[in-house]
Amino acid sequence: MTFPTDFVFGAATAAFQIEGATAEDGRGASIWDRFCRTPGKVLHGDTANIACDHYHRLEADLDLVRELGLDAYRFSIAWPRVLPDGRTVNPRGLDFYERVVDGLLARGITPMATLYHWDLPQVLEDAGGWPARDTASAFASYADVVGRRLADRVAHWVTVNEPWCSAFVGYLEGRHAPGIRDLSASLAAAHHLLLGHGLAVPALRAAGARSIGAVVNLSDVHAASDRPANVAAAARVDGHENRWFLEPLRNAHYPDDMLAWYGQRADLAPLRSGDLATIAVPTDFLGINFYERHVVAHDSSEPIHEARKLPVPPPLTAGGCAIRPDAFRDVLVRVHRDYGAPVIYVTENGAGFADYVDPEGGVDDLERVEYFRGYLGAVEEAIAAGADVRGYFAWSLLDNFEWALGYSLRFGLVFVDFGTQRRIPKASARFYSQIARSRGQHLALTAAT
Ligand code: IFM
Repeated sequence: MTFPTDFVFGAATAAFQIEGATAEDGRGASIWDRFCRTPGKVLHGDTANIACDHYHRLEADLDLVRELGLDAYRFSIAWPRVLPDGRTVNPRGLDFYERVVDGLLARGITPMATLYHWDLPQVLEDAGGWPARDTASAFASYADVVGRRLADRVAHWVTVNEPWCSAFVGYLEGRHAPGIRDLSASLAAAHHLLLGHGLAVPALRAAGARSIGAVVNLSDVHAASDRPANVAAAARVDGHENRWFLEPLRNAHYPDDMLAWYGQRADLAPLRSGDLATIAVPTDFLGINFYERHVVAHDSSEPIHEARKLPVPPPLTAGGCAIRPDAFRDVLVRVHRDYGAPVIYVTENGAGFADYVDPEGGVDDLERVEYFRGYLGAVEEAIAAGADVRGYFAWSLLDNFEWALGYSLRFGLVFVDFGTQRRIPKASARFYSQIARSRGQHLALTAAT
């Protein structure tokens, strides 16, 4: 088993999950700062005020990426650091990200920068948030500001990360910031996130960006049985989680079945069809984040989609996700087959476990080693089946703030002791590092023995 010589092995993080320093150097508040302060929203009342203290430990953390021998590092830029009041540029915010980019380049690591990984400035939420059309143009202005400063050095740009989560977990389920539960608002939010992407792409191009894409989180969805009601329920979950984003981005339309379904339950007026050409602007790659496989049954008591996700059998991650590399391969092949054979980067994939430091001082996360072995094998199979996958970013470089789950679930290649901020590379870091250095040869050798 080998990967192409130019295949990119990287690791990913996001600003709010690692940086801390939430009130330093002119940073404004984001919706997640507010959400963390709202009682009952985040497990144990955890906040990201310190998180991995990455803002102060930048150089040492970039050294870790180099020591792992990775080709690339995906990070996100905090909008409220750059435009704290939504309009005025904060030079110290831009300076920080310039240090990130220059620090990567000095170490021979390719930067992939994400503009939006969920930390909307609170002032923009107060003005209507993503359900408001103006937020899409505010996002394009932000892309222009960041692009003019960094486009000459950032190899790959991601506009929005997982718009499904921002729109539907944030504005429909209310489990994420800003904690709203409203179908119409969530559909407007999804549309404006996509529109923001469509407007940001030309702004970045005008600033000189060469490689730009959106990142979607996709799931592998199956019906619980051949019963037509179950098949239809699974199609709705697939429509909601996958096609609602893939179709507009790749084919300039929303799926008809879902438009009809939502049209009976929500106000679709903000979804102006004239925006679809903007949303489907040509891009250079599609970023895919993969974590979940669902088996779905019809259940008329379930709100909105009348669909219930059945409990999945083991093996599972500690976050309850099925460990099914074949599902990952199938999603990559599906996107290749059904959505115009895009260049694909796997911009996130990984597993949350409750890791601990053993008495010898190491972190022996063998479940995660097996996870990466299986999922990298799936990427290799997808490439063999024709999918144009150019790179893979493990989620995540560091254990970090896992949103509403606080610090209860660890995804890092590198263990973080949140009391001391000590970093301990886990067994999975050594494994992944060997894969990156050997272009997958190590994967084959160890799999065969
Ligand atoms: O931690 C998150 C990340 O911010 C977005 N994708 C999924 C990860 C794991 O839940």
